Amino acid sequence: MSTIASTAPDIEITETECFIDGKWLPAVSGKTFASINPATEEEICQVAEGDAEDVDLAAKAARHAFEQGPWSKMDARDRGRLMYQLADRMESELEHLARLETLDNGKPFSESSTADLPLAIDCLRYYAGYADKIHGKTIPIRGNHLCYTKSEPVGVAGQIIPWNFPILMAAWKWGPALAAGCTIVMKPAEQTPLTCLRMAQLAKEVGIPHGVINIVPGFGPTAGAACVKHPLIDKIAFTGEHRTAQIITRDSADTLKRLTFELGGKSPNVVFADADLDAAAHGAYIGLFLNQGQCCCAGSRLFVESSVHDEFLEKLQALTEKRKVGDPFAADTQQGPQVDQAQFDKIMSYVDKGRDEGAKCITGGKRVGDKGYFIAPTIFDNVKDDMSIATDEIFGPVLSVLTFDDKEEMIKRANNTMFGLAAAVWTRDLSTAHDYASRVRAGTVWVNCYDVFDAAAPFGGFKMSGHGRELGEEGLRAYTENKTVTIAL
Ligand code: TXE
Repeated sequence: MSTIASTAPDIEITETECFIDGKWLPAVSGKTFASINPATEEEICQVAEGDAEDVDLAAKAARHAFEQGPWSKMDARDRGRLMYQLADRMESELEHLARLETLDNGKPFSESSTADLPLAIDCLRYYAGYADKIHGKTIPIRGNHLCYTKSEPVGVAGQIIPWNFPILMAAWKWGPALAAGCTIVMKPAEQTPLTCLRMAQLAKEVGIPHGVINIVPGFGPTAGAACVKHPLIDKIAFTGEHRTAQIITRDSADTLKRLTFELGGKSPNVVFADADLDAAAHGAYIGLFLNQGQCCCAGSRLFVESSVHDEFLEKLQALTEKRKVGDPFAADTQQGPQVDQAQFDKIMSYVDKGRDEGAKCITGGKRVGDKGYFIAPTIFDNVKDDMSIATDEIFGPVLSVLTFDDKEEMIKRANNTMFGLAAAVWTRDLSTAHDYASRVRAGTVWVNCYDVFDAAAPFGGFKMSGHGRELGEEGLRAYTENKTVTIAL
């Protein structure tokens, strides 16, 4: 097997330190860690390895900015204007940010430039417009009183994000926090710190006041845990694995932080025999393979009605076998490498388990090339509900196909998971679609589509897939505290 040559262009990397109170600082310990290009397994650069002391400086800066800095006194509409300016700066630097994202994460440049960046910019604009529209209510209570509520910012938000959509996750977290008037201590994923650091510099250049956004790159059990435990941080917004969320829940007990979690999934994507099978095959293909399969909402349990199984699988397999895996900077690449060695090893171990447990690998199931974390798009057929490839989040390009005959039984099976992030259904029958949408236990349901996202539409999970929602008005409420004021008249 040959090496996949990466044509990564020369990309200037200017931000590699901690960003605290508007300044770029090395970690207090002086330590650094390598950010790796997953397409070549080579080091891109060294990045400051923040730890508890850096988080402490960041939390103090964020607290000061929240309580005494210009941010706390600024008119809400002017906060919104600064957010629009940040979005504009990101748009004028879109190509550079997208290249940096592709270099650090491995996702195809054709996607980072047309999906991740535009969605991140759109999210900031959506919330910029919200900054001066966060209203309370007047409430007719008993007696001669005036009672009203105010929506106040929750305070300092600790934000811990993963590596699968680095810049988009930063925007999903900054947007509502800034609109609400919070200040931020962010810990980006250790695999992909670079675009978030660049965004911080752009925020500084457009005039977002010092201390409002602070970034501490580093590792989860050190820098991440220090955010979770810090008494000056009011809230943690976390996206990542459910096991990490359990640790965060325990670690935050002493300070009783507000917590919002966006976690993993094992989302059921259901194809009925009456569906437009070409559209459904494309939806199943995108719904799983998008972003190298590294999507929390991936449709990783594909339920196909038995009567159309063979016809449907033929279409799906044909699409999958055409998928172009390779250099993420090449214009025709559809799938880049997995993010790192650990994810690569985890996915390959599930491929082995799938075979051992008796599922039939009809395509893929192997590494591509001998350098970089590339995996061939993989489909397992004849999957049974209790196989580990049907129960566990694989977080890679591995699709499990299950069949069903009876709708009632299928809905039970679809819900038979600890997760509840997303679900989809493909059918021409409106009643079937509505019935499934109302009975499936998931935070998002797509009907005859998959992976349709919008900054205005809330996203988050039932059950072990999370707490609270991101995006939309719900996403904003996660950054506000309600205050009730009662005045004797
Ligand atoms: O996640 P972690 P990992 C799932 C996916 C993947 C698995 C493991 O199945 O294979 O999780 O990925 C920080 N206190 N998802 O190990 O550890 C960490 O530094 C505070 C689904 O990368 O949850 C990083 O910034 N923070 C998911 C972030 O948490 C801690 C996206 C996520 O890392 C911490 C990513 C600690 N003790 C993975 N430990 C999704 N929902 O989209 C780690 N972190």
